[in-house]
Amino acid sequence: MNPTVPIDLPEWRALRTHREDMLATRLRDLFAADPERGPKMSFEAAGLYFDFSKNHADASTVRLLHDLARAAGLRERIDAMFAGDRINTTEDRSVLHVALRAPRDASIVVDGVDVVPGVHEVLDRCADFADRVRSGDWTGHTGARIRHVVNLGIGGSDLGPAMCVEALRHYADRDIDVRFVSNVDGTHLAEAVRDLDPAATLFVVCSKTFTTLETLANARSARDWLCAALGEDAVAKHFVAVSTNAEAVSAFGIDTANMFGFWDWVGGRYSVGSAVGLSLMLAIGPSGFREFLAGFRAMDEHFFTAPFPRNAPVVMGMLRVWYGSFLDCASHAVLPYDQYLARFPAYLQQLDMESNGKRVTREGTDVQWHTGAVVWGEPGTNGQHAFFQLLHQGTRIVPCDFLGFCRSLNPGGDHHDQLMANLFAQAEALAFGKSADDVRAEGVPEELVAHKTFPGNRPSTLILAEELTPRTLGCLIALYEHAVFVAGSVWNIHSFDQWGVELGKQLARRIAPELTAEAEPELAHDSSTNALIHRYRALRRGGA
Ligand code: G6Q
Repeated sequence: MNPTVPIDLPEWRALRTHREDMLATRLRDLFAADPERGPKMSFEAAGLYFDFSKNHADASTVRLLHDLARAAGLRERIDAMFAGDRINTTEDRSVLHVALRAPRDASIVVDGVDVVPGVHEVLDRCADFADRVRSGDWTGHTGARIRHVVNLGIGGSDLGPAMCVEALRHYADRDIDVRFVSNVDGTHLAEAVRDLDPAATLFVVCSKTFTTLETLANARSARDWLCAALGEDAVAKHFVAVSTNAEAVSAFGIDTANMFGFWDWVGGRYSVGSAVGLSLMLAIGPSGFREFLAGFRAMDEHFFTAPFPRNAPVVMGMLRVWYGSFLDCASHAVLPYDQYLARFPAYLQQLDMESNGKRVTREGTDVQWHTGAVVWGEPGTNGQHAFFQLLHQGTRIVPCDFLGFCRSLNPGGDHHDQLMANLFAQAEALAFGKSADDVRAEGVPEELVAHKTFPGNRPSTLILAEELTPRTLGCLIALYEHAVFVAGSVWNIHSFDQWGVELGKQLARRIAPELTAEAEPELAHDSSTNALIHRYRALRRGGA
């Protein structure tokens, strides 16, 4: 038995056997067998309420999943991450996003250095800068107050702050409009700045490496746009950087006094609590940002200390393993019933799919089990009028996470009660469906009965919070970060690297000059790619 290969573990095999029982068990029967199932499988963690009862799991499933977690060394993995061990071995790095929200008096030592003071030093500098911009003390080159912030970044340097600015708009200073430009498609920048006054615009160039093609292309074009209006000298007051690469920041023309650093032990998709969240801090202010970090911290503490059966990220992560590897669910929907969380599924898509979309073990052997699922979703109730059809009556089972809040930030009329009624109703309908007999009892003609029958037995987790606050959002992000880590640990894959994004980048670097070369280039790609390049070259300037 090799303990690093989960399918070799007796605990994995026990779940394979148990799977057969569960395939024959319906949620309806589980609820009928235990009238207290709902409350029994629900608990509070870090201020969030979790109802796991509508999952395809009974007491044995839960026990067996926790046995597997223990046998796979999850406790040791958690301890190693929090201790700053170099668990990202393919990049030889610690994985310390938890240090980003550690309190000032904490101590986390990496290579003999306590990283916590440095974290707070950068946060304090960010706070000071955000206060200056928000109060009007920091002005643009002409003395005009900053009214627009444009974050230039991509991937982890975009999705986190972009999602959070949208999510926490209620708490934002409405006199500062924060926008995000990520795509190398020139349309993104052009449309973002079209109606902006350069004298009132601040660009935050957010790039850990400061070498990312898209971000640098956008930063150069943004600088051209600014300088065309205000001259070269304006750059100093209109560009700041978030990066670990002081040399490249300086070479770009940004004063490193206006650079906010972070560390190689923060992965891009785990970085929104660092200076990468500067644009969020500019929007909601330093005190809101501290609250946001307090939410992360509350979930970190819960994750580190709670026993596995009452540990929300552990339960969520193990359910990912259960659905993905044992019940063959290829995708997972995240359905926030809150318009402010419209970008949350897109954010989680990167967090989860870039982390757990892996096909080899930590030792580099091919995995013999399914790893990360496709993560997707849209806010409710919109999704109900679009893709929920497949969730209810399709042939594929898609486990869902429903997220809801007891109080609306925009109370008025009966909108919120309607919204929440829909959330509860969808989870109920997915779980219990509507039988053919019930359909017939409604007098539906026989030829329509099959069409109007809902099989039910479709799993979901429901997460309920009181209100969407910076703290709640931090808590939710940390919850998913840790759930991803739990699943990745049990799958024995590397959740903190992302080599899969490299090949396309390399090929694009090779193809770019082939598209623009004066003379027809010698192409050595496959026949499809060669033909596409020829066609593009012929037509790119409106040629025949
Ligand atoms: C995230 C990834 C990736 C990264 C972007 C931007 O975990 O590493 O999405 O964040 O490629 O990288 P830079 O911040 O270096 O520009």
